[in-house]
Amino acid sequence: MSSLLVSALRDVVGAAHVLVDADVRATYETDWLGQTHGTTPAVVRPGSAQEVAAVLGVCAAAGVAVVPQGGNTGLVGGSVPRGGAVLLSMQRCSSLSTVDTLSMQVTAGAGVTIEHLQQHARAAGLDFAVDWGARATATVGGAVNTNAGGSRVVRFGTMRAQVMGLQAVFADGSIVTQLEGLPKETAGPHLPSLLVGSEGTLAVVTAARLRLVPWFRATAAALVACDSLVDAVSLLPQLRQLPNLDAVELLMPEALAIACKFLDVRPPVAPSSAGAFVMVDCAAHHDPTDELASLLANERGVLAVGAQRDLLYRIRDHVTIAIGALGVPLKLDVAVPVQHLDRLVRRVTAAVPGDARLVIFGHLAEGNLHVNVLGAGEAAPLLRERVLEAAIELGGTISAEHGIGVAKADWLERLKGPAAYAALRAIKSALDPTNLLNPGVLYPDLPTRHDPQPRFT
Ligand code: 2HG
Ligand code: ZN
Repeated sequence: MSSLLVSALRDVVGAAHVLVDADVRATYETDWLGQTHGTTPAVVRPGSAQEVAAVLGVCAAAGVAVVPQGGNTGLVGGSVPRGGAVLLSMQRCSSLSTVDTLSMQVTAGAGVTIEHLQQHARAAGLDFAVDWGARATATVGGAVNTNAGGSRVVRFGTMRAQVMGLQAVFADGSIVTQLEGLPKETAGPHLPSLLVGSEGTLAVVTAARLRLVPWFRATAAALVACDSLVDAVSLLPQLRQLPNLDAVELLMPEALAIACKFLDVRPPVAPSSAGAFVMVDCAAHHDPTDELASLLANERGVLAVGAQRDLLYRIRDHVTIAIGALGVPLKLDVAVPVQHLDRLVRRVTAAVPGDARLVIFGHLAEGNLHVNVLGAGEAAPLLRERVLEAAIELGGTISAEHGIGVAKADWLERLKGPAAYAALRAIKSALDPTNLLNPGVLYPDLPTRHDPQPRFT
């Protein structure tokens, strides 16, 4: 990287926050599971929206693209730098406002981790609803950009439903601050909603005004052993009757076995004893154990409260890491209307080569499957094609909560159809005409005027 560019970036954020050392850069250049690798000439760590705006100005003038990154727990390569782009690490934008108990909202910087946000909300007697295994590292900015989901979507919706407002910096350096958090506002289209799920391609999100929910301290969970996936799906109508239903997760036997083995714990139910497992969780202000127990009275499985429930969550939260410990899997995050889940799994299973290992888990209530295949080898591209094709043909999506990133960018037009894709591309071109922000993500056919190598010499 040219010394002129480095010194211009240092002038903006301070020398300590422009990291050029190869060892330090390396941790930002590969995602946490080692799926995507890239290179960046420099990691820049801005501490405010104004600094982000100034960094974008410097990079635009130098002809260098910018890739924003939060906790680097992405699963589709969307925040891994490509082709010499500057890596904009948002971790220093980590301020947290006092919890507003009147509106049940809080303002969080993009770099605040989900776990820290949850702890902050709980200290005020409230909670942040979006939750998943990578909570200790994943950040608010990443969650906004991917419209993250996780295990509590059945009750509280995805990230989009939590975002009351955003602060963001557009490619031209203009800063939009809409952090008032008005629950009712119909003054034209809602810019924050447009940015949720835009994967850093439309603007750099620097802060979010977020909805909080009651903190339900009384919990009870169950691991239900079903004969088949069809039986698991058919449990849903009765589970939805539970007034305090908080999560309905799916663990296929292989996922349960792998996570238990990784954690070195005895599976709560023998994985081989069922065709599919449903993990149900209830959370309330009063003990929900009896209502859960009576609803599941005729089912096989275990009821888990206290430490046993914690163990169920530990197992569920470790599936990704446990698979990662066995190799780098082909990973696809698809969703279909729940009634088609079984058809999807049959098509996926038929496409997996005999010597590969298929691990499926996910979020049952949303028909969201995490398809992980270890050892797919040369069959991986065809398998990927088959799985994504099946999801679309069954009326579903190729990304339920991980995003499109670079991993599925060549599929976005096919998923959306030409008219919707053209509209989205037009919005991108209007807001970021030179494709400065995260080129290659979502719109692979959009040229970037920013060279892989800086022109600032
Ligand atoms: C989860 O639900 C995450 O735990 C990760 O979305 C999914 O590893 C995966 O495929
Ligand atoms: Zn998930």
